[in-house]
Amino acid sequence: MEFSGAAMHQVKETVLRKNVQEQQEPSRYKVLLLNDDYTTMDFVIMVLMVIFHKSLKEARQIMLHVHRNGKGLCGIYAFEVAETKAAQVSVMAEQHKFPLKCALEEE
Ligand code: TYC
Repeated sequence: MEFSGAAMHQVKETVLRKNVQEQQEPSRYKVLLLNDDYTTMDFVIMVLMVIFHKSLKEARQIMLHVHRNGKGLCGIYAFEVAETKAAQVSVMAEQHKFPLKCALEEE
C-alpha cells in the first residue's frame, strides 16, 4: 500500500494536533485517604461527608475500604481543588488531634 506525500502529511498533522490538545488538558488528581491506627471510624466518615460530599452509606464504604486496604479514593479533581481538599482534611484532623492524612496522585 502506498500513500501520497499529501496524505502522510495530513495524518502527521492530525496526530500532532491531537497530542497538543491532550497536553493542554488540565491534569486531574486523585485524592486518596490513608489508613492509620488512631483516627476513629466515625471521624473518617464525617470527613468524607463534609469535605467530599459523600452520603453516609458511601462514606462508610470508603472508610471500611481504607481501613482494610490501607488507602482509598475520595474523589478526582483539578489540582487546586484536590490540594484544597487534602489541606482541609489535615486541618480538621489536627483540630481533633488525629493523624489522618491524604495523598494526591496524578490520574
Ligand atoms: N483504622 C482506623 C481504626 O481502626 C480507622 C480508619 C479508617 C482510620 C480510615 C483512617 O483513613 C482512615 N480506628
